[in-house]
Parts: sequence; C-alpha cells; structure tokens
Amino acid sequence: MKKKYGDRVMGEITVNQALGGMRGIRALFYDQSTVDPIDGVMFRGYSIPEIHELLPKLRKPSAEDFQSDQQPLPEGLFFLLLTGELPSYHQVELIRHEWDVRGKVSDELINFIHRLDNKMHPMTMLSLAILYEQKTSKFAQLYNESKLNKSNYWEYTYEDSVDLIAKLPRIAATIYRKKFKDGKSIAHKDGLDWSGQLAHMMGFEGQETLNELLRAFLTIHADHEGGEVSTHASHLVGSALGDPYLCMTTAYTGLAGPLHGLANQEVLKWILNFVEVHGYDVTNRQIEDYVNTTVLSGRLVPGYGHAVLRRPDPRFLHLYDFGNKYLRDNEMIRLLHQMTDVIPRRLRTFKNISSPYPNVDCHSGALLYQLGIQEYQFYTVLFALSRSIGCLTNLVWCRAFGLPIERPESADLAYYNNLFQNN
Ligand code: NMX
Ligand code: MLT
Repeated sequence: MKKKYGDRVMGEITVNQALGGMRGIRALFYDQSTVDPIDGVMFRGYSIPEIHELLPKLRKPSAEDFQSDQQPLPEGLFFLLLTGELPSYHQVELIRHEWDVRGKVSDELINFIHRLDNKMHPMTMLSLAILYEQKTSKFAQLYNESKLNKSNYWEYTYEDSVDLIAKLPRIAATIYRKKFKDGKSIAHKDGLDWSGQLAHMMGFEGQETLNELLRAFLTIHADHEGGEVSTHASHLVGSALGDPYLCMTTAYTGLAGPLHGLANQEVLKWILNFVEVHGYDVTNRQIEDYVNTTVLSGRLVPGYGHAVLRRPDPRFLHLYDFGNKYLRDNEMIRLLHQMTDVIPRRLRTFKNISSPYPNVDCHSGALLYQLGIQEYQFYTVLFALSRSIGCLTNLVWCRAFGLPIERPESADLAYYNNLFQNN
C-alpha cells in the first residue's frame, strides 16, 4: 500500500476539525472493525445481528434450537477480530480452555487489590491492578534483556495479551467483592467460559439470564473502530512499544471518562434520580421536562448522542431486544423504552446536538441492575473487560505490521492566525 499509493492525497482538513476534536478526519489505520454513521459497527465485516447469529454459543445448539436463542461468546469475537475468520465451535472451546488455564492470578495481586482504598472508583482499582501486574509482562522482560527482535515483537505482545485477558474476570470479580460485598473472594471454578467465570466469582452463578446478558455485553462492547478514546489511547501507548499492561491501563483510564465508558453508570444514576421523584408510571411530558432541565442547566443526558453514529446504535438495539425478550414486564425496562421513544424527539430540538439517538450505554445499566448487579459504579469495569479484546487484538497486529510511533503535529494559535491572515 505504501509503495503503490504512499504519495496520494486522502483529503483536506478544516479549522473546525483541527479545533473540534478532529471529528471526521480519517487518518488512522485500523483493520478490525469499522463504524458507519448509519449502520454502526462491523466486526471484520460482520454486523451485530450477524455476530449474534454466527458466533458460537456456550451450548452446541441442537437441531431444534435456533442458534441466536443464546448469546455469542466473547471468546469467539476475539478469534474473529484476530484472524478475520469466524471460529468453529471447537476453536472457541480451545480458547475457552486456554483462557481458563492462563487466568490464574497470584496471591500477591489479590493482596494488592485488597489493600486499595475502598473510596477509589472500581475503574481506578482496575487500572492500578493492571499496572501492578505489568511486572509479569513477557514483552517488557525480554525487551529489557535485549532478547527481542522487531520481527517477533508481535508474538510476545500476543502472549501478554492472552495472559491479561484471561486474568481479567478474576481481577474484576475480586474488585467487585472487595468494594461492594464482604471482601471475601469466591474461589475460581475450572472449566467455565470467560464471562461464566466472572459471574461465578462475582457471586451470580446459576443466574442464567444474567449470565447470558454478560455474554452479550462482553461481546458487543469489544471494539468500535480505532478512533474512539480507549482504543486510540492504547494504540498510542503501544506505538511507543509500551507492553499490553501499559496500553490497557491507559485504555481503562480513557474509558473511565463520563463522555465515554462511564456513561453507563451515569445513565442509571440519571434514571434513578428521575424515578425517585416521579416513580415508574410517568407521562411523556415529565420525561421531556427532565431532559430540558438537564440540558438547560448545562449537563448531559447520558446514554444519548455519539461522535460518529447518526442513528440508534445497533448495540443499543441488541440490548433493547434482550430487555424485550427477558424483562418485558419490568417497570424500569418499560420506563426505559418510553424514554428512548421520547428523548430523541426532545434532544432534536437542541440545534447544537448532532445526534439525539440512544447509544450503547443507554440500556446496559438498567438491564444489569434489574438482573442483580445494582452497584452501578461497576458497569464501566464490564465495558473495560470487553474493550480489552479489541484493544489487544489491535496491538498484536500493530506489532505484526511494524507500525511506527504515532506522532502527529500540533500548532499554536499564532500559526492558525497567520495561516489565514492574507486570505
Ligand atoms: N446531552 C446534552 N448535550 C449533548 C448531548 C447529550 N446527550 N450530546 C451532545 N450534546 C452537546 C455537546 O455537549 C455539545 O455541546 P456544546 O455545543 O456546548 O459544545 C453539542 O451537543 C455538540 O456535540 P455533538 O457534536 O452532538 O457530540 P460530540 O461528538 O461532541 O460528543 C458525545 C459525542 C457522545 C460525547 C456526546 O453526545 C455526549 O456527551 N453524550 C452523553 C454522554 C454519553 O452518553 N457518552 C457515551 C458515548 C458512548 N460511549 O460509550 O462511549
Ligand atoms: C465506543 O464504543 O467506544 C463508543 O461508542 C464511543 C465511540 O465510538 O466514540
């Protein structure tokens, strides 16, 4: 590509773009997923409904089963993002087994988590735990011992990535039980799938609908092209040859911002505040007034809007269908459905808002809440687990492609002023 088209011009940049969060500038290379403003995310060319249908599920479907009655396994999405191919049931079984074996965490790490201040947000705890675990990076160790060659960077990036992903459910569950429960860990159980282990160690084993929701959640949040904050942050750190642990700490701190992954907890807070005043049986007018009060007092309506999407997020639609299937008569889910009908119409009247539609965070928290995970500060940790799959499979490919250090240029205000002085 570089030899054939390296000098070709791809586009122009306006001042609004340079000063406006680089919106719409296509200058990153990212192969695993794309995001279309209308159709949303495509994972290696497959849409959300397609991965729901085509990725392997926990139980091999019998002839009578319709495949998509079960949610896909995130292990399968890892295979798809990494290889570009849909995995077989057997291939997913192999990944599942490998992650289970490689997911053991040391007592040292568990003790480190237990010593953290409980006032910390769980995302801070997660970032610190992964930074602590950086000392186990094979990439960093071999690089330090001058044993790595550029051509095998990717292999040790892969090894670290699998180790890190495999350990995440046990790290996350330890954080959950330390911060929100009695602090006593639940022992890991051999043979469970990635999200099954998480549910088991958090204390939700046997709750099938919640387990299925977690599989859906951990699959659909995995990747959203290369320009969103968490993937871009990990990509940037990785371009300086940071190992996967350094990259993911950066990704998690990016994800922890309220405009990004923290929005899922913010949505639930926002709804619970509304419910406290009005209850669940409300008029459209009450919802509209709540939106007005929020926006006119300079705050955001969480769970709505997007930098790229210009229709309801297909990931939101997937969770909407999940709610409809399993929780149709639940009062909070009914209220949420009413809200997603009313709020976009209201937000559209604010001319500055580019997209009034629900995004991925709009429903996820309420579903988790209704199915038993009520500690909403934990929701972004679940997003982080899933996003690790996207960030890390990308990192392996960055090393395989030998991409250089990322270093765009910035300019001061004088530069911008001078540029147009004579025009
Ligand atoms: N509520 C109130 N104001 C909004 C909203 C919203 N949901 N969405 C956008 N705006 C405002 C925005 O703050 C900006 O204000 P100003 O003119 O004062 O600068 C204006 O509308 C223009 O912003 P947009 O061009 O529509 O959106 P942008 O691309 O800058 O930002 C988001 C995208 C997602 C950051 C923004 O829509 C938002 O803050 N939404 C609420 C938070 C949220 O749900 N984030 C999660 C996104 C998905 N994720 O998981 O990462
Ligand atoms: C994401 O999944 O990262 C969010 O939708 C944010 C984005 O794409 O900008």
